[in-house]
Amino acid sequence: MDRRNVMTIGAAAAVLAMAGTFSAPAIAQQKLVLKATDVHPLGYPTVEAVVRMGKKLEAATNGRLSIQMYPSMQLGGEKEMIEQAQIGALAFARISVGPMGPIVPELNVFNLPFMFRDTAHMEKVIDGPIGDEMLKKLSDHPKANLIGICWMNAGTRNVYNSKHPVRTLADLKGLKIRMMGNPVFVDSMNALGGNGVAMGFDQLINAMQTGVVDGAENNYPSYASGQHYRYAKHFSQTEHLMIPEILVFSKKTWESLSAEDRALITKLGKEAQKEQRQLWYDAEKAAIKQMQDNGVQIVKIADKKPFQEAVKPVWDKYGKDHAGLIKRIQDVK
Ligand code: BDP
Repeated sequence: MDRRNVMTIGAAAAVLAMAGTFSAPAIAQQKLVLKATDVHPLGYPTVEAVVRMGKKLEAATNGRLSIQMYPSMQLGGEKEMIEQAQIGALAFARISVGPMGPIVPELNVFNLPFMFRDTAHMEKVIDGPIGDEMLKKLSDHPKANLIGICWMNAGTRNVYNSKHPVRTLADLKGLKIRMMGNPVFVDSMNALGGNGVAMGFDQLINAMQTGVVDGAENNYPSYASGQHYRYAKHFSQTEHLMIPEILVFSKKTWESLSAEDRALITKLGKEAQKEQRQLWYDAEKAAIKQMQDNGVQIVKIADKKPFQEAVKPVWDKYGKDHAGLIKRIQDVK
């Protein structure tokens, strides 16, 4: 080996050493701001849980990773949020399972009316093996292009309208009720005797104001924080749906992350699931108070049996391919 070659090898080694010392950590240090969005405003439990998650992420990575939250439908309604996450225009979207049903069929089981016996049952399902399995089903789905990070509570959904109190199925007759964009919900409302109208959450206030719909259905915090009582003050505890929510992550962005960063986000997601739950209970209480302060009549449904009977055809139509999963959910005690 002549001297020139030795020098060349030496120089190459020096370059490699420099690359090892400076360039690789420089790449690792590159800051990444992960965009997140939610239909709800700052302070709402789902939003707050993700904001807190962002602070933890920032602390754990010395500021390398952070979350920037765009609340209050700043990036559009849920449909737009899902589409943006799918193409990687944003990283996190906190969405209801509602609009995911048509994409991942198994998830539609959570969208069946009166699926869960009560909150404890729903929580046990999402916290347990079925919950993990459903997140995996979403993450593995070839067309969803999303990673399921964690679940969040969203209480029960209840019908509200501007016309009159709903106490029985007969009271729903002729009422135009906005439902989330998924045929299972329109079919459910129609089975209950009302007229289900599918539209985005972002169009709801306008639709109530102009009388395109007489009302909608949602949980207490959504109704109160959106001040829906200004347009529909008859609120009935139909509790016909109990749909958990999911924090999803863009698969495109996920694939660009290191295994460590993925593991960190997964871990913080599990913590967010727990934290959001307490925030949720507090928000439900505050929402009921806000409703009472604003003169909302919260109507109790004395007999829910007829409501449960009425949606049987919806179960036959949407549940028939998932009998095994439905049975496993029902067997969770
Ligand atoms: C709220 C959910 C939100 C949905 C909204 C709706 O938190 O994700 O977009 O209902 O009715 O409860 O569309």
